[in-house]
Amino acid sequence: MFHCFDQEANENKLKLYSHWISSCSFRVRFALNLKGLPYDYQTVTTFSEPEFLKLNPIGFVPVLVDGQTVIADSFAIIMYLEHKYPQPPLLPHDILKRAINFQAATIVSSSIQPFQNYTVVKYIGEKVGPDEKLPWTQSVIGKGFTALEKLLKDHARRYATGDEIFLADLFLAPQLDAAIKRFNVDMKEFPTLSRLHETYNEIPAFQKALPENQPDAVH
Ligand SMILES: N[C@@H](CCC(=O)N[C@@H](CS)C(=O)NCC(=O)O)C(=O)O
Repeated sequence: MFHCFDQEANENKLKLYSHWISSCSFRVRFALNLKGLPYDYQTVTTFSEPEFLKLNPIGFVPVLVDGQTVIADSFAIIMYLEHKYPQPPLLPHDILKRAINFQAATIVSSSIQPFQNYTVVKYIGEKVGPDEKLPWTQSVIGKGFTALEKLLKDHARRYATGDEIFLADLFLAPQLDAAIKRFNVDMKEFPTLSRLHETYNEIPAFQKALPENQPDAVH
């Protein structure tokens, strides 16, 4: 079932199929806000509903609809937005910095989030035991954060790879928010990441994208 949360919904406006607590949706909300792009928020409550599967056959959020164009997967959506709306840029010119951005984003999107996704954790709870869900999640996040801390400690300044917000930040910020607020990950081994988390919390585009500030948030 979908719910549209914009009174001024119109055909030309971008539509984002999202779920408040989804970190993958959060990345895209952050990108849309940074680029100053208004969008209609479409809440997805039933991921296996046939109408939603027509948009994204794998049944995951986020999905972006731009007129007749439908794009699923946060990475693809963010790159689409970057090409269509290049300002402010989400990738640096410097090719090393660009590679570090892709590496950090991919650690989050391929080596952390898939292992802590709802379906996986539910399966662990059912097949291994409910008490194993949180330690599992903390351990996959900890492994990824260990790699990210090492990767970014020499590149980070105000943001993950310098003084501007780039792709790495878009992926890192929601992952940090979930790790700290939802999964109670011990951050003492990750001083660079902890500092970045503090910085992200000061950014209006990030605050607006936070799970608790979405129309479908459950408090
Ligand atoms: N690589 C995809 C992953 C999408 C994904 O796993 N989305 C999660 C929320 S963050 C989801 O829809 N989970 C629903 C489920 O597991 O049934 C992306 O970055 O968009």
